[in-house]
Amino acid sequence: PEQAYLDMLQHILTNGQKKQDRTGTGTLSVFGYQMRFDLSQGFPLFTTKRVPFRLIASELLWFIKGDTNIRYLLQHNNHIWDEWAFKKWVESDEYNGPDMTDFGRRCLIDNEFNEIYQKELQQFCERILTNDEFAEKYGDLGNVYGKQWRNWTASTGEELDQLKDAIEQIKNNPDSRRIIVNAWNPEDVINAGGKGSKAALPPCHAMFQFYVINGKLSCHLLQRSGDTFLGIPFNVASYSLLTHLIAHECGLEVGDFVHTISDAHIYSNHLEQVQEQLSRTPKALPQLRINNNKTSIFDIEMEDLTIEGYDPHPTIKAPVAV
Ligand code: THF
Repeated sequence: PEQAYLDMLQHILTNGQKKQDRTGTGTLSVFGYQMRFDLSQGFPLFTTKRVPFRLIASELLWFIKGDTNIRYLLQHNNHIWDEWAFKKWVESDEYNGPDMTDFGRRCLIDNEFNEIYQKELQQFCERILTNDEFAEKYGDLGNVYGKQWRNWTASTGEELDQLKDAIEQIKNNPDSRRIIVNAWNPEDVINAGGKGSKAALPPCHAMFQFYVINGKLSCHLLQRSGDTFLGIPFNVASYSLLTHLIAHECGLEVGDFVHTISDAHIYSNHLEQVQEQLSRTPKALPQLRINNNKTSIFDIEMEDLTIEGYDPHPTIKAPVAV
């Protein structure tokens, strides 16, 4: 199953077009790509580089809780969303530290700046963890995944719990072709990331749908944009974990995770890392274990999840584009 991912990387290297992007990094990009992972063949936590399961699981539990504040992530030593909250802070009127304009790009090319930036970012995280008022104001990413999955605000003011509804549908109406959770809220996406916007970033994994056949639960994710080296291994493991958790609650086996990516790209500063990864031979995939004493996905905590038999090739570091 991991081969499907490696094939995609190779496909982008061979067929990708040079394309500029929002972050100014530059990418190789293709439009429209689909992968399929049979979850009964092992848990798709890739082995050709180490993929940090604890970060993926704590991020997913954060979405499932409906939380949008990075404080929960920091409490779990998870720093994958720091930059997006930090951006809001340094662009606010209250910030009066060193100039952080364009920090994502500058920290990669200017060592001196990078030191100042790392210090500033660390202080920011410290403050989110220890200062409730500050955390409430600057730790929140706005109307991102957790909000849209669990408390989508309808035009009537009513709050919709799409995730809970989807699980109810899987249990009571499994043949339905409408078991969908949609994170793409056009109203919140307008000017996302800009000043006074409702969301720090428009959702990349925009919509997902479930399908039940022969007692097996499958999931299809539609992703508008995919950072194939850094983000996609996270997204594949995350939605596979979600599918397992829901199957566990509903008494179903796991079927396929199908992943469709619209703009599938490799950032120009990830090319060497991709070559390194492609030179490696995949190993056997690990197994996921979920605590059998819990059923509802809304009760699952980090200690209820374990990965067994994971023996990956070493980590490959790469800078994240903000
Ligand atoms: N922006 C970009 N440019 N790429 C993304 O993958 C991405 N995300 C989320 C939001 N914006 C994005 C954030 N998810 C890492 C992984 C996932 C992220 C962000 C960062 C990352 O750096 N992973 C490292 C390990 C990090 C660590 O150990 O702290 C890795 O090697 O995998 C996609 O949803």
